[in-house]
Amino acid sequence: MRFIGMALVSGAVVLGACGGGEKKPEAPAAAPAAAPAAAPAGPVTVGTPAPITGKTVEIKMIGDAQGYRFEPKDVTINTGDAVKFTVVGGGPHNVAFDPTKLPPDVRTQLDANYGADKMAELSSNLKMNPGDNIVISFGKIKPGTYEFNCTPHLAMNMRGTVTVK
Ligand SMILES: [Cu+2]
Repeated sequence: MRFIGMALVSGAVVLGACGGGEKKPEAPAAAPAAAPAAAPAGPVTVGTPAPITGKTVEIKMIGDAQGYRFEPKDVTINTGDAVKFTVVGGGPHNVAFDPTKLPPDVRTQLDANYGADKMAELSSNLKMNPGDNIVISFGKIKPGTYEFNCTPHLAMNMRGTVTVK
């Protein structure tokens, strides 16, 4: 066993020595290193955004002396409606759903419905200034109650629910 190990090591040294004098052998070495970095995105199924076909309800994102909160924190809408989350103060805020708490089909569709306004799966970009907003379509989202939170203020219990009936 030790001989095999030694053989591999010396082989690597020889290869390294061969490539050391030229720049070309370095390029192929970089490609395999990039592949694993993209791997975590694999399990996420990419859906097609579903447009808003109904009304849009607004939820305010507030941070003040009374604490950090969504107001109202719980809303009930229909499939095809949308929720507009607007910063009032205390930003940055965002709107995030825990992917592991959603049925697989809702997870895929809702993530797609974020459009480009997200920094991760089911997690919107941060919104800093009063008036900044995030509009999320609930097109093609089946009935259910879905919990969301604000990532920066999750520890302060800034959460809410959207119930689709
Ligand atoms: Cu917040």
